[in-house]
Amino acid sequence: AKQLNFQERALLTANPVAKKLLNIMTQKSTNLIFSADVDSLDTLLDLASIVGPHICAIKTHINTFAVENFKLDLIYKLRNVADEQNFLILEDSKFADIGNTVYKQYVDGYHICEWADFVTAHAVSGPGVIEALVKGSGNRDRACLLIAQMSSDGNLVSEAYTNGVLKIAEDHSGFVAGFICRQKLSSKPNFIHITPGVKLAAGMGTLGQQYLTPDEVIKNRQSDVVIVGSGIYQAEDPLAATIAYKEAAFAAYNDLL
Ligand code: UP6
Repeated sequence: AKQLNFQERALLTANPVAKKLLNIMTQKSTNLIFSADVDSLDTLLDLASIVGPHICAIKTHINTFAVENFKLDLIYKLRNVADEQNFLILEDSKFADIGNTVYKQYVDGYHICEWADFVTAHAVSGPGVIEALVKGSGNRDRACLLIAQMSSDGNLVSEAYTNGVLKIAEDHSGFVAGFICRQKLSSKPNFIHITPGVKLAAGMGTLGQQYLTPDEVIKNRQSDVVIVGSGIYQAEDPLAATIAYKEAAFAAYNDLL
């Protein structure tokens, strides 16, 4: 069956970040997000400059950097690289608390609302988490991805829970750009499906992580975007690995059109 392409879907989405992401994927021919789970912001910046031309977004975990030599100004340098090289910043905060706490985590803590285009959130506490992110975003172009499914072995997400997340997303479709998921969940063209737990060789990773191939994720499960972390930053040649993942994921997307 013929699917709408990213460019056509960009016209059907009201969220500015979803629109930007769909347009970047079209312009740069990449549906790859690099999960930069490295030890320092310096290393992250170096890698971002190298792989930047081949990714549509970089994913960060800002609270994983050791506080002893942490400098938040480096994340603003990443912001500049992202703007220069035309990719977005996804902060994988996985917010899960009540609205008031999430507001402080988003606005105060690491000033995430200032530098991240979009963030991830669990919907387990209900729609208040989205309302907090909307309030914290002010008039900036921002969005969130709701975690509808997880890649880790033994996770507690049920089908009923996933359906509940979809319902919350539909009720807040102005701010929810899509889902972190294992497969396509919604036929609404505005929602972008984004899948972590991806490696060129499928199988079990460390500490319960489960990997699928880009082909399986995009072609068979009809997700839109793959997130790759260790497959890139642990590779002998991260640039070559980035290009390999980009080409595999984009070829799979093209096969569906
Ligand atoms: N992530 C998952 N699975 C999920 C949600 N998020 O792996 O269900 C995140 C992890 C990590 C990245 O927190 O940052 O995606 C995957 O990295 P990897 O490719 O090195 O396994």
